[in-house]
Amino acid sequence: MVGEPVDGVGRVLVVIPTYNEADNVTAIVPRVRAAAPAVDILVADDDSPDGTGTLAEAMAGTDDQVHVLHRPGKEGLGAAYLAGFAWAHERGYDAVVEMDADGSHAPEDLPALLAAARYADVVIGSRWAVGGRVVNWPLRRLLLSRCGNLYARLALGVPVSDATGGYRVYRTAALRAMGLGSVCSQGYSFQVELSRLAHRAGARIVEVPITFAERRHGTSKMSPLIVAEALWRITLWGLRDRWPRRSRVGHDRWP
Ligand SMILES: Nc1nc2c(ncn2[C@@H]2O[C@H](COP(=O)(O)OP(=O)(O)OP(=O)(O)O)[C@@H](O)[C@H]2O)c(=O)[nH]1
Ligand SMILES: [Mg+2]
Repeated sequence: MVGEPVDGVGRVLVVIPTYNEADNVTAIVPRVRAAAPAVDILVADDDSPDGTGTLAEAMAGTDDQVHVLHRPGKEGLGAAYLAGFAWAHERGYDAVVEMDADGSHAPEDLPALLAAARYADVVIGSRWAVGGRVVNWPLRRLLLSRCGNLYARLALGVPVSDATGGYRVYRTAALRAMGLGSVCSQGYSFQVELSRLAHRAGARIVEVPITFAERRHGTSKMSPLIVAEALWRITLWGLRDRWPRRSRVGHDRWP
């Protein structure tokens, strides 16, 4: 907790959730430190069997700006991020960044995202905004992402091009206003759920184009189950949003 405030944003914590990312964690942490020396890092590890947590701990031991949150077991991306957000809130950070460990989100893009956060509550690093790119994805993944985003936009009315993207900056004040107590997503529908809550809370959402690169090491945790979860949850939220009396958004206190 020794990072410097970022101009116009304040103290920033980058939360990196990890599960079996031993080949990636030792590369991503130094890249973040080099790209944005002012920010602190929290690796939120779900007791990875491959020793990711131990590797992260070794980095934390030699760098005061690197921290590790050891979680008892694999509970999904959503739970790891919520725990990381609570960690940031308890320590008075002004903003949190979501970033994958696998190198798909270039730490070198972080200064641009943080610059946009001066004038926004939520910044989404977007693959699908003008200027955004995806490198090395098979057609199947491209289609899944494009269709998923189209469906999310139509069902939920969230005015962003990349509601499923996971490279983001949230001001912690915005997270509090969003009522995260209702969040139930485990997999990547977490990103859609937070996009919806941000929009409904009236947050200023800005998209910054990014180049997203397919991971080169380790294995993806994406599965048919995660896709199915996103599909049925988006459908459910879409129905619920058309039935406002049942909506509980903003009333579920967090943290
Ligand atoms: N702590 C924790 N991290 C997770 C869990 N599942 C995934 N992650 C991490 O979340 C990030 C994104 O996961 P990926 O497997 O890359 O999923 P993805 O980016 O949607 O899929 P790909 O594009 O195929 O890589 C990575 O840093 C993972 O290690 C989990 O259950 N717990
Ligand atoms: Mg990935």
